[in-house]
Amino acid sequence: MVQKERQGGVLLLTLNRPERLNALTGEVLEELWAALQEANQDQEVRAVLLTGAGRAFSAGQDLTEFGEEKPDYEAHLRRYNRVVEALSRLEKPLVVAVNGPAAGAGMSLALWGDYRMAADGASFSTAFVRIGLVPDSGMSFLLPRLVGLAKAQELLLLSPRLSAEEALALGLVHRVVPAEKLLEEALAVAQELAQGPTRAYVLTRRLLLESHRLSLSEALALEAVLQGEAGRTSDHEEGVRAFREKRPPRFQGR
Ligand code: LHQ
Repeated sequence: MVQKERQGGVLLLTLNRPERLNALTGEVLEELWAALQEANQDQEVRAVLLTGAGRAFSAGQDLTEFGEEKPDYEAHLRRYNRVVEALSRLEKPLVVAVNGPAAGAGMSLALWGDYRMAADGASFSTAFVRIGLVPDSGMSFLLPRLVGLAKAQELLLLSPRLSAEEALALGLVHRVVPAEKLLEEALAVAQELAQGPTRAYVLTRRLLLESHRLSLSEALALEAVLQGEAGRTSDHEEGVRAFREKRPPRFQGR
């Protein structure tokens, strides 16, 4: 259900339930979480690329998973939250390639990419209110940070279906490419990141995510601590050496 494939230093993860528009079930979330742990543990993996199989990225929670029984969403969300925590603390940069509709928690997952690319035919809908629910999987945290409070209110209350171009204009994605080029282009970005200073990327994500809850003094203090850490990496040493020698750096992800 989550297909894993290595392409050089990139771990390509594909949500793979195309017959259900890659709708998310407890099982899919388990597999995704496990794949993210693997990515963290494997030193050879220097970037992760997440996409969907078939015509959709992900339709969010599989609305047929619970049948007629009254679901305990609070309990179910623990599975989502574990994945979201894993994405937010992933020790490798994450590229997301949105190949088709991304709705509800499917859209939330997409937004956790450090770099987000969409196919020209992709679409984004928050979807939650349409079925009487509130945003989850980190959507309430990320969306206002990405698009501002006013736009987040609109997207969450009215749940319009945004085209890829509209998502680009709002900053939900960084680039839109023709559908047939999506994987190739997203892989190229992931490969570029896979050759980069991995710790610096991950610490940069942390600074950006933390920035909103910190005062200026706290942000400065955290920058100093994390710069201290980045400054102790051999990638930093190599970066400076390469600069002095006027050659491209050969980062090792350490
Ligand atoms: C689906 C789904 C789906 C099952 C389409 N499930 N079958 C987390 C945990 C705890 C609490 C609950 O909430 C959450 C977070 C969430 O994610 S809540 C939001 C759940 N997702 C949605 O409400 C999205 C519902 N789907 C849609 O809005 C559309 O289907 C999208 C925009 C994804 C795609 O639209 P179309 O391309 O026009 O396709 P379609 O609507 O015709 O769907 C195709 C088939 O897929 C259809 O089945 P059928 O048997 O008629 O061919 C849909 O019923 C099925 N499908 N989403 N989430």
